[in-house]
Amino acid sequence: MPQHRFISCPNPRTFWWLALAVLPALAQAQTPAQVGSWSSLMTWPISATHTSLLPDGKVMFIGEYEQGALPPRRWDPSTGALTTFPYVGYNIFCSGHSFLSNGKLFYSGGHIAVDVGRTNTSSFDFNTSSWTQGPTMNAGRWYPSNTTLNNGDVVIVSGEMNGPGDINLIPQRYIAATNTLRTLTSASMNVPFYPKNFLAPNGKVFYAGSLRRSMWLDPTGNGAWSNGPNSNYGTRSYGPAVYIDGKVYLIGGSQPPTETVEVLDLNAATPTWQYVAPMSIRRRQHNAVLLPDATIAVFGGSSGSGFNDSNFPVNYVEVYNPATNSWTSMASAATYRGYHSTAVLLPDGRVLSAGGYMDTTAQVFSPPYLFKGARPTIASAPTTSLPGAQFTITTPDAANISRVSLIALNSTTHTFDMNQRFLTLAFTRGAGSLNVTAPPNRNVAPPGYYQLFIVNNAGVPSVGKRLRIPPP
Ligand SMILES: [Cu+2]
Repeated sequence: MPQHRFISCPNPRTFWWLALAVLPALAQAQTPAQVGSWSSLMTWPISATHTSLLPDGKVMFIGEYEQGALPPRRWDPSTGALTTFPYVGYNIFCSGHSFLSNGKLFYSGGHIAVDVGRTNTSSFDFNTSSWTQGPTMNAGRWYPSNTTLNNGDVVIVSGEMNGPGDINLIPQRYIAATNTLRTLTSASMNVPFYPKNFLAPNGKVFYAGSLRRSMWLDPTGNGAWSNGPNSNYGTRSYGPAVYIDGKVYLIGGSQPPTETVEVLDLNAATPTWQYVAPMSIRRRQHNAVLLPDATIAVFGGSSGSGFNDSNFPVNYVEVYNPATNSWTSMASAATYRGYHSTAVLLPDGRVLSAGGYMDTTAQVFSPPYLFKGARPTIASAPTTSLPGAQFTITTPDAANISRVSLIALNSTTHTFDMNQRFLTLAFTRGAGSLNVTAPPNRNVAPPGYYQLFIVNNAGVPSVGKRLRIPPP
């Protein structure tokens, strides 16, 4: 009977409608213009566990554990060439690092054993590929954070001395001009390792986690801490924090992990943490990278409950747009990126995602904006600008430019980029040029090297151009 056949078999008309509705959507969602695309997987000699974009556009990375006592590697994103830098002379794994105003990369601490830190400091000069030993710290630091201040000095906070939980309580300020340290003797505080610290618009250092409580460190004189607001979720171990235009975002982390995201506006009269749209999935041990179009791209991590739970890898990228408070899921990486993985923005707008525990591979993500038509070009731009100054970018694409972005050079490890900063620059359009206003002061833009991007109406960025904010 025809009716009986109709019930026992799929209705061909329904099936056809489903196919019409679903298949084109699926096919569309797979295009690089929607989800980006990944390069093939590269295998490197060491894990990219401490990874920095140098002012010359090359990537410097240092490996985990005993690899920290091997020469750092240099990767050229434009040619793929892999070479070695000189060895600093001690195991620099588990150090903190941020850039000085002259482009040297300042490292604090290092690895004697797990939870046992070194007292060394060093600076790496990308111009000469050479190291300079810095002053010896008050005690060892394993997992300290460096934060570059408004005059180009660096404040060093936390790190373990001689065992688990044995925190170096006293922050120290590296005085760049004299290559010496000042110990902030009145700022003793038990701050868990690799604190998520940011130079705030008021010139103080804002501690955003991983503890629930946030705090302020005044790095002048002998130093002083004051209380900030509690976050909503609570402790967020091994989750990134990022800085966009004076707003700090906390993204996932904790154990078991959370998908929640919070934001705090450092410019508010009374800053408080507010939930924003959560990620599509819980993540811990992931990385977050600020893209030229003012979005936040999240890479890797685990949704499982273990410390570095590779049984529950989250390999797809997802991107947060603060303007729309929404997340978009994108293409999946070839492999798990968890504990000891890193990610950095490259000058060409791609993102290097690399390393991990016992993982020496690397892969490069091309965001969707690289598949959305011709890129705007910067014909000329200054190489330096004082804070608050006006400068001119010449570009044949001026009429279609909707954004000018200034992004600090990434220097990242253990889910936290100590040198990251995204700044939206105000501008007006001229004929074939943009008149741009530099960041107002060095609290907003600490001195050093940045990448300058212009972005068109389709969200497509130029290639980044180096711009330096000089020290006072
Ligand atoms: Cu580690």
